[in-house]
Amino acid sequence: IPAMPEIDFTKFGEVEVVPMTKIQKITAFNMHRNWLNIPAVTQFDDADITELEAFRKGLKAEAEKRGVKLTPLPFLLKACAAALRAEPTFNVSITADGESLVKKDYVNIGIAADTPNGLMVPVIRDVDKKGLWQLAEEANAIIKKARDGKLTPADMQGGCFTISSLGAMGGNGFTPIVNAPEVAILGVSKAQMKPIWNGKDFEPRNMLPLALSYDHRAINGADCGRFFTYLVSVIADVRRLLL
Ligand code: CAO
Repeated sequence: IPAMPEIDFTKFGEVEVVPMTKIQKITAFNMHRNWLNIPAVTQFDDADITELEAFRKGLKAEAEKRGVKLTPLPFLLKACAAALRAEPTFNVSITADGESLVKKDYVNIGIAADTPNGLMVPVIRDVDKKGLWQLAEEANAIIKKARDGKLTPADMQGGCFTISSLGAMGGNGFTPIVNAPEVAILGVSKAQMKPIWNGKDFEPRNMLPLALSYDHRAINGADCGRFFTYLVSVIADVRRLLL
C-alpha cells in the first residue's frame, strides 16, 4: 500500500512528539492487520430493551446486596452466547492458510475495555454455561483487572466473539473492526427512548442501537440476518433465553 508522507508539523504550529506505548503499538498493528485482511460488512439494528431495563432495575437491590454492578453488559453477553449457539456460522475462525474453518464448541466472549493503558479485550469463558450474576461478577472483575494493568496473555486469548460497548459514552452507532481470529464483533451504542409504531400508536420504547461487523469470507448476509434477528429477539425478551 502507498506509504504515508512524512510531514513537518512544526511548520504549522507548536507540537509535541510522544512515542506510542507498547500497547498502543500492538493495538495499531492488530487493527491495521485486521482492516487489511478482513473483508468486513457491518449490519445495523435496534434492540428494544424496555423490558430488559425494567428487569435490570428490579434487580438493583439484589445487585447491591451481592456487591455487583449490574449494567446491560451481562445481559448482552448472555444473549450473544445464545445467538452463537443458535447460529454457529458465527462461532468459527478461518485457518491462517485460508483453506479451512475451525468450528468451535465453546463460547468465550471478549469485552473491549477502555483502560488507562489503552484498549484491552479480556475474555469471559463459557458464557453460555453461566448465569447473569456470575457473568456480572466476572465482567466486573476482569474489567477491573484490565484497568489495573494486571491482565495476563491468557486472559485475552481464546475469544469467539467480541462486544464493544460505547453505550455509556454516547453515539448513535459505529462500525467496529473484527477482532481476528474471531469473525464477528458487536458494537453497542447509547440506548434512547424512541417513538415506535405498534400497529396502532407510537409507543415510547427504549431502543439500543447495535452494529454487527462480520468477516464476509466466513459469514454470508443471510447468516448475519438470522444471527442478528435472533439476537435482537432475545434482547427484547430475555425470557426467550430459557427456551
Ligand atoms: N446505553 C445507555 N446506557 C448504558 C449503556 C447503553 N448501551 N451501556 C451502559 N450504560 C450505562 C450503564 O448501565 C451504567 O449506568 P448505571 O450505573 O445507571 O446502570 C453506565 O452506563 C456506565 O456503564 P459502564 O461503562 O461502567 O459499564 P458497562 O458494563 O456498560 O461497560 C465496558 C463496561 C468495559 C465495556 C466499558 O466501560 C468500556 O470500557 N467501554 C469502552 C469500549 C471501547 O473502547 N470500545 C471501542 C473499541 S474499538 O475502538
